[in-house]
Amino acid sequence: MKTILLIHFKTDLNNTTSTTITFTWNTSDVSYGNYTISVYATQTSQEIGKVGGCIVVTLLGDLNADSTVNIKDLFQIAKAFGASLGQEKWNSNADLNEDRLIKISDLFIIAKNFGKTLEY
Ligand SMILES: [Ca+2]
Ligand SMILES: [Ca+2]
Repeated sequence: MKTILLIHFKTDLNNTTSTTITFTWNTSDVSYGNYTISVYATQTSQEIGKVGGCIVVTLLGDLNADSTVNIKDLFQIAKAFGASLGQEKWNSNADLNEDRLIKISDLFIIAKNFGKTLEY
């Protein structure tokens, strides 16, 4: 892991409620690689929750994050093709132009990068 990105917020939630927090991370100036994101939720001085995850910054079109754009990525977009946000076959990684629909314009982006491979 290259970098740890920390998100910390205060909330009035208790242990029977939940919330969804959305944030945007502009990766245009970020080097390729794996990043850890941690989120801490605190209530006054008491910590009530901590979650985290891994984000991979990779080539546009590398849907499975294996550092190359190839047939495996086409297979993933094919499985999600035609889906919109919220539908069962929706895959947010396949929505490359972020219009909440998996369609031909997303496939064009993969085609443009097809065969590219990252070398760390
Ligand atoms: Ca890939
Ligand atoms: Ca799309």
